[in-house]
Amino acid sequence: MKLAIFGGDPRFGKEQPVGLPLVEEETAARYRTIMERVFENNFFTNDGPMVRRFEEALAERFRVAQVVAMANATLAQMLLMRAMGIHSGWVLVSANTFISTAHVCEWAGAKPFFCDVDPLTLNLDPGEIGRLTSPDVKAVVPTHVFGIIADLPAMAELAAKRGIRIIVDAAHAFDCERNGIRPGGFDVPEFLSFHATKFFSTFEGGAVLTNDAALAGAMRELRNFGFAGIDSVTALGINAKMNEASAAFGLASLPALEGRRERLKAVHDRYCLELSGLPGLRIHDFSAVRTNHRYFAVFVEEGYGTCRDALCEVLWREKILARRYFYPGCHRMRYYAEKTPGGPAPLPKVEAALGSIVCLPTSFDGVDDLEGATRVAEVIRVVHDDARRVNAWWNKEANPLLKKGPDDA
Ligand code: T4K
Repeated sequence: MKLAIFGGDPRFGKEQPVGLPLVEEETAARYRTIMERVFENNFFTNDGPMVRRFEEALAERFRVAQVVAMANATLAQMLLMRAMGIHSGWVLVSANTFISTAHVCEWAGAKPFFCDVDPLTLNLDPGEIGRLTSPDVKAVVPTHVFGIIADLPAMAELAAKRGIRIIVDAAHAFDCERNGIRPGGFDVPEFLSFHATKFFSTFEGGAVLTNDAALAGAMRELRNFGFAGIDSVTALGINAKMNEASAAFGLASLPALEGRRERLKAVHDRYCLELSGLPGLRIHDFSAVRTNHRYFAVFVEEGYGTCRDALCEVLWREKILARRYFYPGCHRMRYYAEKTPGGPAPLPKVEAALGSIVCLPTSFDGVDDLEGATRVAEVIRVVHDDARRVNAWWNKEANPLLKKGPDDA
């Protein structure tokens, strides 16, 4: 095949993003039916019947006592921090997470302290919990990156020694499990994201999972402006409610999830088959966990022949919108880098991973998913085989034209 950078036709007619919403025909049909009931009910938001049904369905699925549906994961984390009294001091977060995990700490009145990762899982390294010795460390917010469940038992032990609370960012981890632990299954509050790009979506949305009824009660009030009754406001709440249309889409999607996971797993397996053994290309290891397979990541390392950014640029020209999640790391995003005296502390493991990572699409628009994965893998192999010419193109034509900065993810 002739690469698009050398004048060939792009490998896809349409752009193929990593975050293409996952919607089966049956899901869309079920959604329309449920929405008819939403219109019949004339109840659109404010803890309506669909939201209640949705919360019950999730509580059963995750085997957790309390599920509180939210407008999105960002607000779920913010209100959890408020409900748990975390509004000052430091909060430990991985530098390898979506920026919201860090931002919420500041919105809550605390400061994020960026931690390095375990290079195998890309999750916050539990050993990092001891790195900041200040007594002002209030909490740690680990993220289950790409659905790989973080080592919560190790973190809980270390956090307990320091009197630090744990809140878990389970945004990626719907239906994921590791050593019998799934979101909500370890006794700390966790929050999920149901953003359009996720394995399970409610357009926008999120939820808190907890076995603590008092915490769940506080969250229900906080998501509704702090109302404790019709004329009674007892807390500084905000509007973080999930609406009925989102809950309806969640309910319509639940029956499709086993099939959805199987389809994504087949894509994962196809990528592994096509890419295994390619020199310098390491496939992120998901073997220790049950994931939902929404994310598939590879690392471009020595021996591949060209650099990660050149590969990404070639992929984009083929209409494959690969992403470098979560490059350059939260600590190097300009907002945080500029306010750190002397610049951000180097975090070698996270920087090595984010300097080489590429996330590939796991579902395709207008193309069969397995055929799509085969075509993406073919481009990656051709770039390796033709690395000398690709490098020449990258050095002379592409790289100088691309605006690069510390926060250009
Ligand atoms: N914690 C973690 C670990 C998270 O990953 C996230 C969200 C959160 C917390 C916060 O959750 P929420 O508050 O959002 O519930 C996207 C999402 O916007 C973001 O929600 C998500 N993480 C993150 C991993 O991915 P971007 O900046 O990559 O979005 P964007 O607009 O570039 O979309 C990605 C690709 O998907 C694009 O190529 C376009 C495509 N796309 C996107 C949407 C929304 C579609 O094809 N259709 C769509 O509807 O952040």
